[in-house]
Amino acid sequence: MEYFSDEDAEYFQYLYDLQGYMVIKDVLTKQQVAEINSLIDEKIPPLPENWEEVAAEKHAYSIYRFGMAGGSYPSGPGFLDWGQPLVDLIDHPLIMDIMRMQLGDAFRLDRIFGMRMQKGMPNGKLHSDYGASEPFTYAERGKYYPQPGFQALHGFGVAVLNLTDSGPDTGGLRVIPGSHNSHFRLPNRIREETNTEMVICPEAPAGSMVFFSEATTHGTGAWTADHERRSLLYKYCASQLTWSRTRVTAPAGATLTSRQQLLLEEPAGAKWFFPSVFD
Ligand SMILES: O=C(O)CCC(=O)C(=O)O
Repeated sequence: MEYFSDEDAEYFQYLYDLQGYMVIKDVLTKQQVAEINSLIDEKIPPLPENWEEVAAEKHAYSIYRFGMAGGSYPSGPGFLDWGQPLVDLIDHPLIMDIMRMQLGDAFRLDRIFGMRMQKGMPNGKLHSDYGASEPFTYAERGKYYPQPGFQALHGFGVAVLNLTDSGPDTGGLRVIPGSHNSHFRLPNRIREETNTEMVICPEAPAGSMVFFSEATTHGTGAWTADHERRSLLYKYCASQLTWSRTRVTAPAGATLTSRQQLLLEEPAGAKWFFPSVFD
């Protein structure tokens, strides 16, 4: 382990496996947070003046996100292009420890984006990308769903770096703890927000990192605070997994360590074609 002692690692591994998400506070110093925020301030595009109409018409995430690359967005460096501190976070020792717990020794950075929210921005839909509730699920409502062996389940994990405070009093990332292990499809009354007692918005002050498995049901909670929400999402997967044909690429002129380069490599089978990130 690079960040945790062995004893801490045992504890946090248990917690992450149990809950499907976890918050680690005080990871970035106030200076780091201020430096990254000022790099973002210089680059972040202004919100459209009519963002309320845009949010009502389209998926709200179209106004929340910035600096996207990979996944549903084009190949490119995304926000990594905005400064070396953002590049250096891709292999932050804490992220490496937690992704190793979830993904094994060979994994890669599949996609990135930032989230910013202003007071009054609405909820995003609760969803999970794997398991009984994934978008193309074969799971029948109310029936136990044994995960077919050909589907991925826990191979996709997210590190959310909080650059402003978020939590139950502000909104921001929401999760259903333990839902990554559910064998039942998300009931409509939760998806449609009629019953949400089991949905939490974890307390995550600026400088903390929140980790979650994409199998955990998650979403965005409406923003109610006067300050802006700012989070950076770095999304990692087991090296052999892939979805879209787009990638996160190294910014021109950036200095990358060999491990950072490896994290941006094309998908390939763990250990056979894609070496351990820890060698
Ligand atoms: O951080 C958030 O608000 C949630 C992001 C999200 O929904 C996702 O990563 O799919």
